[in-house]
Amino acid sequence: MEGKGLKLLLINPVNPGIKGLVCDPSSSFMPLGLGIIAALTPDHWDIDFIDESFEEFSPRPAKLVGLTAFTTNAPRAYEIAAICRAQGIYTVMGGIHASMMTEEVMQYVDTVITGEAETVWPVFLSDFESGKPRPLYQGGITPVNLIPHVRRDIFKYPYVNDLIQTSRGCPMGCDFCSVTELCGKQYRERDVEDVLDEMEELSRPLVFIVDDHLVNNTKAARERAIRLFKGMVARKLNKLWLGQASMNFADDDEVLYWAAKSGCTLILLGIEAETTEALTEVKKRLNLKMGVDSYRASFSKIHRHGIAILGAMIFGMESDGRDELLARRDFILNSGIDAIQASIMTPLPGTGLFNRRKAENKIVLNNYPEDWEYYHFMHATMGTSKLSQEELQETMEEIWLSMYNKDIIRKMMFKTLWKTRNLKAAYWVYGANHNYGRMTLQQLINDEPGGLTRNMESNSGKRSLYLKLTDYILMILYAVSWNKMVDRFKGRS
Ligand code: B12
Ligand code: SF4
Repeated sequence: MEGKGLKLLLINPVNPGIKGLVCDPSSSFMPLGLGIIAALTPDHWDIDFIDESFEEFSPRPAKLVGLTAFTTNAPRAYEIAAICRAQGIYTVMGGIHASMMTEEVMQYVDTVITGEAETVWPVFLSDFESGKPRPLYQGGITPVNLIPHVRRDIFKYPYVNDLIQTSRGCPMGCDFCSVTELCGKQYRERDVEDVLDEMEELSRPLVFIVDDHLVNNTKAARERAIRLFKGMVARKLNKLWLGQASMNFADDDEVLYWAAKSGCTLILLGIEAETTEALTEVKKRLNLKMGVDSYRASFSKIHRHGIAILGAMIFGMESDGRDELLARRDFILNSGIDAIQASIMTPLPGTGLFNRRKAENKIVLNNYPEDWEYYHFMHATMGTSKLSQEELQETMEEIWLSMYNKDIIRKMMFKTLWKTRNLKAAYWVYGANHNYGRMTLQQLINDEPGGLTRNMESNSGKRSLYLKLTDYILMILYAVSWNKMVDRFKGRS
């Protein structure tokens, strides 16, 4: 095979059933994994990239197609692979689903690459170029110094956020989560100066630091986080960023101070539930250790630094009945959480939860691979000890409607403004709740009189005085806090 002119087409397939998730550039995120694959690919390959969040896949000439997929996107990945294979194009798939359901994926593509790709992608490419690719390569865990800077020129779509990863791994192994299985127990930190160099390559004003544990629970990890945040300030990066952390984020005032100073505006906290019983069930050890009574004080501490809280909550634990679900909703609305990720408990392959519920024959949507399309956390795939799968879904729709309606999310925005005194945090929180609303309520967003508009308001046409009045406040807030900054960057790749 000649070296020059080889075409690699990288594809991020998107489940067509969750278009609510990708209806707006602000809720569509670049697949970092494919940016790493591009960075690992030698120059004699031309790289093209399709993100179905923005553009539906259409066949085009290529020597090799590389697919990534979350579980919910796997059936769509298989459709695309079939089209490519029918045209004689070789297909390779990696990412979380390929790592957890390797044997299944091997039936649909020519080569599967499991785990982290840094060490095996070059080996696969070399085998491919010499005409001897194997059907399976196991990447395992990558030494952290081998992680390259993401190749960002491939991300040609108008994403609003840049994504970056500064560490991998999570020691916690929560029952419902596949991160420990994919990234290992060991917390692996990239060199701070290397991360800062990569941050200087980011072109967008909003940054999502995707680490599962931006501040791990050891002294050394806290010190590293502070060095990173101080470096961001020293290099005048001038970004607003969202990160992910555990409840211990609030433990250290110095961490909070430097996080805020470096642009941290919104922090996703894995809160999951507000009762000891529910946390015990999902083995959320860190929250149990801190105690549910500590939540409010932690939230206030974070708010005092001008940072808003995106609370990741799970509904549909084994012990949940209707009363428990409504109590969780009420806790969220009165707790100080600013933006809400209210997910349905979903048994992801590779987790303890999946293995147990499968063995108990409790998973209702279990016709794989077709049913993977429902594994996006907004569709009940099983029931609880007190609710059937349908009852859980119905209760969640009721809860989402009562949380994400326009009245409530505006009130939440004003509360955030009051608590954080940060206009940008308030507007970001509003946007996040609006996007979550559109995702979860997408089935109610339609032209029926009883439905919702895309703007999350009732289709009846009547608007409350509150909505009319707050329109003006919202417009001013948008103009002073957000508009110029985001518009300046729209469309930049
Ligand atoms: C950032 C992120 C998001 C972003 C999406 C960014 C994007 N477009 O990819 C947002 C916030 C939108 C998101 C949403 C969701 N997410 Co998410 N997310 C993550 C997170 C925290 C980091 C992913 C990341 O960027 N990692 C960094 C890159 C470099 O790693 P990587 O993608 O794994 O790539 C490496 C390898 O996998 C491999 N690889 C990847 N792709 C390919 C392709 C080829 C060809 C090859 C060879 C190799 C390869 O090589 C890469 C380098 O080593 C992970 C947790 C984690 N630690 O992985 C969860 C995670 C991926 N999300 C998860 C879930 C469940 C979701 C949701 C479905 C639900 C939810 N409430 O979060 C939604 C739906 C998203 C959708 N589009 O369908 C699960 C997925 C589990 C599964 N089996 O599907 C994870 C693993 C977390 C968990 N709780 O278990 N998520
Ligand atoms: S939920 Fe968070 S803490 Fe638990 S295993 Fe996943 S990444 Fe780690």
